[in-house]
Amino acid sequence: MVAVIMGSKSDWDVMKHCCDVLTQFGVPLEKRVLSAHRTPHAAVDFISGAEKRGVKVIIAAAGGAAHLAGVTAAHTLLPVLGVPMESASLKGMDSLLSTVQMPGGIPVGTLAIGKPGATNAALLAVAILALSDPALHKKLEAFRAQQTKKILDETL
Ligand code: RP5
Repeated sequence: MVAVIMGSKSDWDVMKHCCDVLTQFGVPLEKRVLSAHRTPHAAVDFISGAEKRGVKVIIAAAGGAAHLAGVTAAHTLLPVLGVPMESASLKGMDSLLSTVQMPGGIPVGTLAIGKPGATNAALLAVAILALSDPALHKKLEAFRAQQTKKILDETL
């Protein structure tokens, strides 16, 4: 199971792509709006209980002073993937740097800003889960093959 959390409902338009990919692969997920700043205690409660609920990977998306992925990583041993949201004022550079510049010892696997990052966070979570799930590994192989075929079949 994958947990997808985001700092605000305003992140959902982008993060729904992440959830769509997980669903496409048949990966069970839980999704919540939880903020490192606005709901710090609820966020920590949710994160701390994740492993016991059967969560294997947590995907955390936030924008601006984007501390959610880092705070998540600080409260769990599960792999944490961070997705920087594109912000209005700084186009997501603030989110990217806040998410990626973790101090040594507490890792966050940071993806690209916005929709590509949301999609790739899901695919990376699938790849992690596929290490111990042969059926999921086959689905990932089929996805890659289909993607390659689509590109090679393009006509201009
Ligand atoms: C962050 O602040 C959220 O992740 C969001 O990307 C950003 C703006 O949130 P709203 O003001 O739209 O709720 O916590």
